[in-house]
Amino acid sequence: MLKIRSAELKHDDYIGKYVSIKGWIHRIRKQKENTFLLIRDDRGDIIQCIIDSSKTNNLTIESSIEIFGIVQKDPRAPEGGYELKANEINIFSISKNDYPIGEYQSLDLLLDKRHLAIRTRRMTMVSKIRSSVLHFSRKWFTDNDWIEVTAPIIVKGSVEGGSTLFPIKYFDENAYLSQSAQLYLEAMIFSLGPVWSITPSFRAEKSRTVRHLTEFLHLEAEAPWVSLDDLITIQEELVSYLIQNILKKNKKEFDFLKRNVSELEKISPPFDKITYEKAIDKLRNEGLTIIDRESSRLIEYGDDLSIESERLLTLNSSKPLFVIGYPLKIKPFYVKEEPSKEGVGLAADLLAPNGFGEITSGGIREDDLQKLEKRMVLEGLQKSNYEWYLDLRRYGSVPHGGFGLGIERLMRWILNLIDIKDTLPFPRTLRRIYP
Ligand code: AMO
Repeated sequence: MLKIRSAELKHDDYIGKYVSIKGWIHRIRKQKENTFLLIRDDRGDIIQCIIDSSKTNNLTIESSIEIFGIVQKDPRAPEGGYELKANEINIFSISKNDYPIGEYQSLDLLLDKRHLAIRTRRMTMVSKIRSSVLHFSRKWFTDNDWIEVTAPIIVKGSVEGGSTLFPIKYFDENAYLSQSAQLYLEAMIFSLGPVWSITPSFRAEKSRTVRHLTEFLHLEAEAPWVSLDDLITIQEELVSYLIQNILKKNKKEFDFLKRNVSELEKISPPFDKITYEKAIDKLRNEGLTIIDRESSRLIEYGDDLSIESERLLTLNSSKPLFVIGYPLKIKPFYVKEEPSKEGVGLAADLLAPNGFGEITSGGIREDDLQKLEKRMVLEGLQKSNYEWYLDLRRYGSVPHGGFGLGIERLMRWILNLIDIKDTLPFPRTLRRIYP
């Protein structure tokens, strides 16, 4: 007897074979003589099983079972026209009769009961795509000769500004959860060349938005002797490669989620580009106002690009857009100044199309010790926490740069999801650290 999964047995080769499937009862429809069970296996695939009703008396939704039977073809069977004519059931556990997840729930309940809601087929599909994002990220970097590294999560200082730091008690010292591995990757390029990592980053984001998590998965890359153009090309190639390979591998999942992928199929280098300065002009022409000290005014040069600005810049476009050359004063201390343009940083953010907003941020790092020290003073950073980082500029400093990509931000775009919480099994936000 063959023990297999549902997806595998949906094949003419199995017709007439006696097999067993392990899984959970997804749906039950009892008739007088026969009961129709939809069994969901451990990969979320469904197979219809028909069994004599006398054998299903105590079965409930989500009971875990092994079911034995002969594979047969019937065009009426859901999900592919194959079913199991079953004759025996082994029960692992009878589920309590009040399983809280059904067809219609409030979003809050689905988050409160996330440990169960992740069994929904929708979440299974999303998680499979997430697995592919991670798989193909690793494959792209490995195939292109980048070395994978890891950086510590417990750190002494901020990378992306103090306002989003999560303080932790670390014996008698103050420490924080890492906002970005960047500074540590910068240290590693001196002995490993181009490096990359994928680690959780933490941000104490106090606002509730559909694109901010307090813990997100951060793919980061750093390399010596690269220009801003090189970094842009690397990101164009990486993002296009990820999308094209995921679309191929996860066709079934995209179909299930009813994601129209025709625009994603066209994602390929080069992406669109606009300078920060031109982006501001464009937003001013569109009349974008921002609230400033309780009065509103037109957006102007020097303002950060808000969620609304990013949305407007790509709303009617199906290509990702790089915004290049932000003013230094709205970028962190490590961004290098463009030699020919005072006050302008060698930095670029990548915005996803159709208003999805920023998915990567990166640029060239300040490699001059004095300039870096000055910027740290301006940002009010405590130098003693960064002496190790400044050593990188004292001992053989080199021009270098890198970028960070938010895995959930990328997924939110490619899955066309409104809320970033739907891209991962256990989201962490301002109001949610349970389950
Ligand atoms: P930044 O802070 O822009 O830059 O972060 C890089 C990318 O990480 C993602 N991201 C987030 N995703 C979900 N929830 C959040 N709260 C969140 N914050 C950021 C975004 C963003 O583009 N060290 C620099 C990058 C660099 O220059 O290398 C950094 O961390 O996709």
